[in-house]
Amino acid sequence: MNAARGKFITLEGGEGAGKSTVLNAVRELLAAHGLDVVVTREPGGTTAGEAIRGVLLDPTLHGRIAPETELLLMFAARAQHVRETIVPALAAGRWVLGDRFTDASYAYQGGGRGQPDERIAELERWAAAGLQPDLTLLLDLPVGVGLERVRGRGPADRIELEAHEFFERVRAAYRARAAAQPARFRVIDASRSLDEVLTQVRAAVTDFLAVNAARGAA
Ligand code: Z5A
Repeated sequence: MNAARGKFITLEGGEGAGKSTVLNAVRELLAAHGLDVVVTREPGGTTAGEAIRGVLLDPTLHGRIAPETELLLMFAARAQHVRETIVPALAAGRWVLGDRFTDASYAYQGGGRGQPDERIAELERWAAAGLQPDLTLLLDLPVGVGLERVRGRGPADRIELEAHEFFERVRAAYRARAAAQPARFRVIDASRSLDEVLTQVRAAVTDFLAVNAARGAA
C-alpha cells in the first residue's frame, strides 16, 4: 500500500485567540470530508515533548530560563514531535492538525525574546528537518482583546506572565510572517464573534481542500 502523503495544517495566534475552539471545528470539517486526522500540539505532542512543555510553562521558572535555553527547549520538543508523530502520520496518508508549530518560535522567541531569525531558521532546517505546514491559520486579534478574554481563567503559565509589550512584539512577528508567505498563511480576524471566526476558518479550510482536490485530480 502506498498512501498519498497527508497534509499538515497548523493553527497559530496570540493569547485568547480561540485556537482551542477553532481546532475542534477544523477537526470536524476534515473528518466530514473523510480524512483521517491526527490532532497534536506544541510544545508537546510526544511523551518527551510533554515533559519539556512542563518545564517551559512552569510559572515558578519565570525569569529563570534564558532566551537561548527557551529556544532550544522549544526545538528539542519539536525535533521529537516531527520524528515521532508528524512525519510518520503524514507518510501514512493521515492529516495532521497542529496547535502551533515553528511559526510560534519565530513569533515568541524571535519577536518576543529577540532571538535572531537566522538562528531559528538554522534550527528549523536541522531539528525540524525543514518541515513546513501546508496551511497555517493565523488567528489575529489586538493584544488587549485577547488578554481580556483569558483574564481570570486560572493561574498564568510562565509565558503568560510576560508584559503587554512582549505580546505586541509576538503579534507583529506573526503578522510579518503571514505577509511574507501569503501562499501558506490565511489570516483570520479573531476579534470577531465566535460564529464569524468559525465562518472565516471554514471558508479557508474549504478553499484549501478544493485546491488540494483539484491538484490531486490533475
Ligand atoms: N510557544 C512558544 O513560545 N514558542 C513555540 O515555539 C511554541 C509555543 C510552539 C503554549 O501554550 C505556549 O507556548 C504559548 C506559546 C508558547 N504561550 N503562551 N502564552 P498553549 O498553546 O497551550 O496556550 P495558549 O497559546 O495560551 O492557548 P490557549 O490558552 O489554549 O488559548 P486559545 O486556544 O487561543 O484560546 P481559547 O482557550 O480557545 O479561548 C480563550 C478564551 O476566549 C475562552 O474563554 C474562549 O471561550 C474565548 N473565546 C475564544 N474565541 C472567542 C471569540 N471569537 N469571541 C469571544 N470569546 C472567545
